[in-house]
Amino acid sequence: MSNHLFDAICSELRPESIFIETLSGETHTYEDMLKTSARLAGALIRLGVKPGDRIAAQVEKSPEALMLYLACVRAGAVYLPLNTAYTLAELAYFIGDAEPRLVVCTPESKTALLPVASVKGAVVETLDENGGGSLMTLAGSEKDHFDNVARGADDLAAILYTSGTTGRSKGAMLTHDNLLSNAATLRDYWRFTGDDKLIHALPIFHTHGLFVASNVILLAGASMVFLPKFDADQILSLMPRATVMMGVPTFYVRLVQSKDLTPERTSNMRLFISGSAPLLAETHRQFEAMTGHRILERYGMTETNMNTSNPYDGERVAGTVGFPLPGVSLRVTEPGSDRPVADGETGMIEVKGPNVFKGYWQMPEKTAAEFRADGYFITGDLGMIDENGYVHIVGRDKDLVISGGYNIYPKEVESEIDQLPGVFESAVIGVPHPDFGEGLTAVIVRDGSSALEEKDVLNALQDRIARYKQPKRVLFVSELPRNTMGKVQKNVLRKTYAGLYQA
Ligand code: MCA
Ligand code: AMP
Repeated sequence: MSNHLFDAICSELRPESIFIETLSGETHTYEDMLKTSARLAGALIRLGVKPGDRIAAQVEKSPEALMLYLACVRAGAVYLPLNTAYTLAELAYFIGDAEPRLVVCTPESKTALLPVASVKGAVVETLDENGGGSLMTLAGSEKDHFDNVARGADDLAAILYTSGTTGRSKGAMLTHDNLLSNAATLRDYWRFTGDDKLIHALPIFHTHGLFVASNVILLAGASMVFLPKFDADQILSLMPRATVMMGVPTFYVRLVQSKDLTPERTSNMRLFISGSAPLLAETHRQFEAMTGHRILERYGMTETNMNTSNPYDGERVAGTVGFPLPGVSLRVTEPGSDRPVADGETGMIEVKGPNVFKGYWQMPEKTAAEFRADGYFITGDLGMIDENGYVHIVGRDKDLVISGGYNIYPKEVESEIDQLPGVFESAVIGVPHPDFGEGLTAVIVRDGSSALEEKDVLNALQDRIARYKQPKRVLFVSELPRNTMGKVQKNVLRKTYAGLYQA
């Protein structure tokens, strides 16, 4: 039966080719991928998964974890990957909102997750980082052939949660064609072939590591080396036998600190791609000076997949995100209206195309509010198109901090801080950070005579929000700067603390 995304993956497939290698030297061919994902899909059906059911997974990075995503696609289910850093409190929200049929977690977190999952009637199975766990045991007794469940272009393949400016996370619904059309475009734009080997050091629970990296590799019939996390030395040692790397800017900031980053070391590499956050023009230049390679920067969002990219052959311009991808329409409008700005002026970036998501899970009003009547999605990013057609991202209209490629909505952190005894009010901002791009910083006004200190706030946040959302510094002030309307002036705070993390 026809399964829009998986059929396309199978069309380029050479069974004997290597799909994934791990650092321990373990290899998984495309034939292994077909068999393991078939067995897992069989196990899902046996667990009662029906087309359209959500399957939430908070698991460590492993080849089997990626096979689980593919098994969901084949079984007609909707994959819901969750950051491994999320706390139990955060998971409770996602499970409550998405109501998955099945939650897959690590063996260590099962006991804590069971009560949270059972409230919504979800089954809990485990998957460990070595490809073991109860789900793999179930899969072991399934056949290595599976009749894919029929799914069309517009059926959901995944839901990825993105935090909201009002604090409540929204589930972005991505269809089979959102994922397929974007990955096929990127494969062609970036010239991926079956001969490519990607260094994959990103997590596989967000768009970048899951869809941009893995789907492009699958559609090209290429291979990748899975690293559990970023490690500059491991990446440098892989470069002589790899061809491409995708990373967030922090990867490049860290790599240029190594004296082993040389033209010889990178001579087998054909492409370095950066995205998820702005790459400093200085890092771009430094990388080129050390290797001769010009990093190719691209721009995307969870809701839209990839929107723009610098060219493969043409000039890759530092500080820009290149051109709209084929099939993607991009315009820059006057804030609050759908009127395009004059050439070269700054405004709101809006996009439209097969890459753009179907809407937020069970939030029709929020979905409607973020689309124009003519179908353009309002990104919340401020940009400008220069005289050569290159898109520049010049800021954000949304109150968002991007730290090491992870998005953090200050409102969510402020809400947690404001509940702490001794806090009168707080403002959370991002200021330049040499490693993470932006360093999350909390500015707090104490309540009355409270003696609250930085360490008290950090301790209190430990179990409430994921580690990467916890402020790198907590500062205390007697009052927050406000404008005449009473709104906190975060721009003033950002200016005041601009040098906080600079050496
Ligand atoms: C780790 N920590 C962080 C971050 N990562 N804090 C703030 N921001 C972060 N991103 C914490 C750790 O828990 C640790 O705390 C301390 O900071 C230092 O950790 P370190 O070992 O240096 O970190 P790491 O494990 O090396 O991770 C840094 C990283 C990683 C490699 C930049 O965060 C990463 O892989 N980021 C990629 C995120 C990503 O894939 N984004 C794509 C989203 P402690 O010492 O106290 O324990 S998709 C997207 O944005 C769109 C669609 C797009 O366009 O791609
Ligand atoms: P997320 O929705 O978590 O995937 O994050 C998407 C956001 O990351 C976008 O709306 C941008 O603000 C930002 N982003 C992604 N790629 C880039 C880039 N190359 N330059 C600047 N910002 C980027």
